[in-house]
Amino acid sequence: MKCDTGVTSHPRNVIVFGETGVGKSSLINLILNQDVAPTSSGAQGCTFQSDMYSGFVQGLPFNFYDTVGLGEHGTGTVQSSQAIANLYQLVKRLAHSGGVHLLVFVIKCGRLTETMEKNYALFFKAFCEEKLPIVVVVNACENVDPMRSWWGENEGAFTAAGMRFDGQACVCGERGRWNKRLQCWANGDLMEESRGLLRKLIVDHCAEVGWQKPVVSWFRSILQALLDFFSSVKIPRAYRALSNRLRGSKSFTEHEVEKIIETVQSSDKQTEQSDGKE
Ligand SMILES: Nc1nc2c(ncn2[C@@H]2O[C@H](COP(=O)(O)OP(=O)(O)OP(=O)(O)O)[C@@H](O)[C@H]2O)c(=O)[nH]1
Ligand SMILES: [Mg+2]
Repeated sequence: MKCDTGVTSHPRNVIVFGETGVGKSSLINLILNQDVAPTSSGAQGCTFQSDMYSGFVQGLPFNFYDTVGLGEHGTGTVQSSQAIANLYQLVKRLAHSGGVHLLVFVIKCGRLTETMEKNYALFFKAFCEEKLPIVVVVNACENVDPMRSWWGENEGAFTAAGMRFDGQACVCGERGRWNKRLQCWANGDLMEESRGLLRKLIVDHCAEVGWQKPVVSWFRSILQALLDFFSSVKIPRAYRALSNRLRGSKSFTEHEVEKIIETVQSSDKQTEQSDGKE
């Protein structure tokens, strides 16, 4: 599913997702060859929290949505209300800008975990209903020689878990230590190679036309999946009934329900205002 150069100049929307700390922001910086996305070794992200970074790849405009997925310890009620609010904002943002063209799932080289399977299900199956290309980027492969051999040795485990990908790249997103004697960064060459692999992967696999659903039904269907992870509550018939349903569930405190509704309402107001300006 190749991007067709020259068909349209609208940016392609790429969702980059994966657990906190796997290197999503480092890889976006590497692709764009600029330090635009802040990286950190300690911060705890929240599900669906996303920042957008724009730039050109092989002459084509892209928007990269740097989006945190579920974490090993991040499925508690403290994070869930914010996750829903974040989700609502992300869906609205995407629906107003041409939908999604590609999913990029970032993992760190290591064993296949249940959290990876959940994130794959949440973003690929629930968020995009398997209607989009998805690629996997295996990061932190600096100690694997050659880097690409990691996928050859581990692909079977992903296939056995029902996870399929349209493409993959094994990369390194960290420059490592400065080598005084050679006057270069330890992973400098690997990073250059990785930049090329990532750029090709994205351009080769992004869809020509973005995929999306109407905001409300899109939000509701993802919310259903998200709530399934946090508890077994069922989605309300209309999202405006969300507050009652959340109150009735045992997963959210009164304060969290208020926070979700406030965010949904203020998000609605912002959209109305920006729609009014257009
Ligand atoms: N060893 C190694 N470390 C890496 C690599 N890529 C990124 N890191 C480091 O991993 C840490 C987390 O990287 P980020 O890019 O901030 O990860 P993230 O997925 O954006 O994290 P959140 O924004 O918190 O979700 C940073 O200290 C990076 O320097 C890599 O290829 N190898
Ligand atoms: Mg980040």
